[in-house]
Amino acid sequence: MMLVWVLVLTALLASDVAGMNNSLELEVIPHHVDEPDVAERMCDHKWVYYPPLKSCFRFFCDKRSWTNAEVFCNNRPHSAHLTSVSSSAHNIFLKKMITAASKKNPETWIGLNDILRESTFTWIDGSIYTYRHWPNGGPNNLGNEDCVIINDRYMGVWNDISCLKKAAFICSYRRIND
Ligand SMILES: [Ca+2]
Ligand SMILES: [Ca+2]
Repeated sequence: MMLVWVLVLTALLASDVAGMNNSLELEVIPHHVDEPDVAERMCDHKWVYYPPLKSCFRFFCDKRSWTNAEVFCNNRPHSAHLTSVSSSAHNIFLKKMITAASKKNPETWIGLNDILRESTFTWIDGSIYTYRHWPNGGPNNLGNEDCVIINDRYMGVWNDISCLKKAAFICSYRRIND
């Protein structure tokens, strides 16, 4: 009789454990379709996805000249460029990304420049230059300034400064499959 009880108890325990395992598996499965995994598929690690442009962006805090920053971006995966800025919402997105990454609002290179022809601004990634966020009186080319930073004294506002100055910068690349 004792032996029967032991067998029954063992069987009950085994079914309990099996039941627990099943419920654990059920709880684990939803995590595989969770947001972080989807976001990681959108961009490389540490790059931030911006859905309206289907592009990825990353802020780099080490200071470089404008040209060195662009070459640095080119050497990233996907042949990135210094970022262009296409709209007010995009400008705000970039400004927030800088603040989140640096905890400050440092002057940060974007891809806009008038290196080839004074006062004719172009984006280094080939985007069309339509949106702009200059302050009153800008760009002023003060002492020959041909490269553009975001976050002048006023957060998010642009300024043309000497391309040889060193600043933080933002690289971006468009997702190929989109
Ligand atoms: Ca200029
Ligand atoms: Ca200026």
